Amino acid sequence: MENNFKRSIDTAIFIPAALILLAVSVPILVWPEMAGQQIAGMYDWITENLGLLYQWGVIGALLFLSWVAFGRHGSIRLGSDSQKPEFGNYAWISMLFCAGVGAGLIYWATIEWSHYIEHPPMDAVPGSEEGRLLAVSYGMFHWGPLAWAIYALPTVAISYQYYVRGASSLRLSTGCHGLISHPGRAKLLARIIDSLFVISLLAGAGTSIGLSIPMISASIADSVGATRSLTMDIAVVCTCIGLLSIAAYSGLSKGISKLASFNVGLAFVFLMFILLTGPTKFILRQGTESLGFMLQNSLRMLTYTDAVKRSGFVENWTIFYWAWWIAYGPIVGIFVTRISRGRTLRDLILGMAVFGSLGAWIFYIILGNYAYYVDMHHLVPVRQIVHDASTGQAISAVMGSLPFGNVMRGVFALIAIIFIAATYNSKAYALAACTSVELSVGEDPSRWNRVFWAVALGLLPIALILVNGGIKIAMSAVLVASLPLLFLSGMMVYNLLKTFPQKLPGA
Ligand code: NM2
Repeated sequence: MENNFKRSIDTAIFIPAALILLAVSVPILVWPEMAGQQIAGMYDWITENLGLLYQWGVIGALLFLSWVAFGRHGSIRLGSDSQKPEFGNYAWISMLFCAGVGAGLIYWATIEWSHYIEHPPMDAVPGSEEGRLLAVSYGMFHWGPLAWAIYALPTVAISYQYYVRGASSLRLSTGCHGLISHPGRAKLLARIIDSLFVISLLAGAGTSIGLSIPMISASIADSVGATRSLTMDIAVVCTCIGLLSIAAYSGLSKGISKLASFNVGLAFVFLMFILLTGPTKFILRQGTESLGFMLQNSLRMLTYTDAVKRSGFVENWTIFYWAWWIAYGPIVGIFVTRISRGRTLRDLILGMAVFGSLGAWIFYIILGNYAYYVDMHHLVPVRQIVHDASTGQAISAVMGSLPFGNVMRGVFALIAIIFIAATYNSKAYALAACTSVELSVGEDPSRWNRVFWAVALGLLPIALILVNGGIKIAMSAVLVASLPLLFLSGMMVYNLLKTFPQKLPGA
């Protein structure tokens, strides 16, 4: 049964994973400065010397996935040919969206433009038409189909090996199933790959939560007229962890899918409120313009290396973003594999690229353009608050400018908390899946294993909050952790090419 520890837990992965969690959190708490310096040095080295590799990696993923999605392999079904999708479309899209994005989306959607507008990329003149459009559309590029392609790659690799080629466990190394055939070496390599997954998860999740907790606390504090405090930050983390532990305990269809569907529904109502009570026409106009501008310039943005000016934009933003998506890739891959039985590879790729991007763009269009509007009309000095105080406070001020401002700040904080709980849910699930001995199709990791990870994941955010500059450490760690995964993605593509059937049944 559930609590049969020996049968359900793979201690050879469970213990190293728990140790990695401690090994990452403790030094950050004890030697924050040294940890910060070391990791910042690595960040600079990697972006300077290997930045191009990330850019070409994304281009490669795009080409490969287009070939799969639009070619004959796209119709390969995950499971038997007659298998019906396990989850309905709304629940499936909500879960994949919540697995892939979290509170980081509402954070950056509201504020990313403000970081670009005074120093636009591509040498555009600040205040010019080009500068404005670059500022409001670059974020949409960072969350668009190219970014989702980074998620789709490990998802296709893992789900194909799991459902079609009969891999018996659901882990990151499942994506390399069959590639490493020597039993002894295969085991060791698989263990290394699965540990990489834990590290990337911690760095990615640490960044998301480290960014969003101050934003949530500032919104709560402002809405009740209090000052933000450390206790409040920790209380927010504990609320998120409590919520997600309940969902993790209740399982996939009862807890996780309901939380995700509720989250998407609530966020949508909130966005509609802003659109309808805010400057509707402006939001729609600038939203349309930025969408068109971004689509038209995607190739330019994708290949922008800033070869002459070397302003740092590409390294600080685009490459950082790609690394962040790569770091999240395994978690999303494992989780989306689990919820996608009965879907085809084409469904997976297009579902992520289309619905993932559309969802993220709606946030950017409504939140970003609303914030831009209130700044431009001197209703809220958004950019100034970002400079003089903090981004979290600027976001809270934007929400406070809505009708029923203080209530909306509270609602906004609630949405962000549910967003965090919903994303962390898929992480706890993926960690539990990874540390289970075997997981046959349709089976879930044991209940206490899921709850253990839900609670354990709270440790790192608390460490990051307690340490000054913790978020910088997490952001740099994302990049460092993503590097081996970049190479691993190459291995997964190679494995897919090797194991895709030469002839498809019925072809
Ligand atoms: N990504 C999508 O908090 C979040 O939104 C997590 C961030 C990787 C940029 C996902």
